Amino acid sequence: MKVKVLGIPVDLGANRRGVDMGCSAIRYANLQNGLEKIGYHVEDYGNLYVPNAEKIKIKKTSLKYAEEIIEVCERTAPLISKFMEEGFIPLILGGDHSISIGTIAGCSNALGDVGIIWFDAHGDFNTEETSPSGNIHGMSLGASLGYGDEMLVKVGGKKGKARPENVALIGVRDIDPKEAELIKESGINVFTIEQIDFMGMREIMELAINIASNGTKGIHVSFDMDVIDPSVAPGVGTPVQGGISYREAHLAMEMVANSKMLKCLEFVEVNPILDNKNRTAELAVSLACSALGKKII
Ligand code: HAR
Ligand code: MN
Ligand code: MN
Ligand code: MN
Repeated sequence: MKVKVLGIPVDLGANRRGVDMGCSAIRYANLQNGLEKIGYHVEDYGNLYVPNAEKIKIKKTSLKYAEEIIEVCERTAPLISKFMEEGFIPLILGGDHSISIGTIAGCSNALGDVGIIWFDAHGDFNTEETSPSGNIHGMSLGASLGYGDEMLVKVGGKKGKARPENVALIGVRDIDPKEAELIKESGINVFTIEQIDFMGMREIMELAINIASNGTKGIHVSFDMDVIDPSVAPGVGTPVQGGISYREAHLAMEMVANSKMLKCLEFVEVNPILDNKNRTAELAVSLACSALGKKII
């Protein structure tokens, strides 16, 4: 039971500064101690170098900071693969959600066949053509499945990091019109917030775990903290009302732990500047512990 923590302080994919501090906030919330208490050997690699937004110019407003984000993601992918080959579960701390282009590439290269469970209020399936903002954090799931800019989709070497039938997108409630069309076209499995209300998180997670396990060597869990209701997780850059509850989030992570299929885990979009006394970072730590097998007794 070994975990390798990696911070990726990227805020270039979002239009608000602050998520670059998410990794520090999560560490400050006693991440390492929490994991050691449940029996893990924890190594912290530290943070990847990420250039400051103040130092660089946006070259293309439809794909903001693409060059820099691609460069960070290309450094991320082999590192994640290496951690996994050494027997660690990588635990990645964002940073905005654009970092997943690199982490998923690394996880996919290490496993060959990977399933993805992506928790988010948003679809993150835009391309340069469909994005209303040009922000790459709204494109990272689509890019990982082969949609969008050639350089983004090729991060880590291959295009299409998972089969769409092995991908579950959970908790969405804010999707742009053309993004919705792309999501449908892709064939990934979508569980909206409405379906969670109707069916319950337990049934949704049973389906999602089956989807992500079927014919794969393991599951990559990408957790955007904005999937949770802003009353519980206020420290996120793009809050959307009507999110999942504290317990629904934990139940989902507890079921991930019970599946024994978790190979790579990440928490993104924590913005300590907008948070209330580090609550959102503390919640990320508690969710990480649940996903990694913390039991009540
Ligand atoms: N859909 C919008 C866009 O692409 C906003 C989505 C980005 N917000 C996130 N990602 N936090 O999940 O610009
Ligand atoms: Mn996201
Ligand atoms: Mn989001
Ligand atoms: Mn939107």
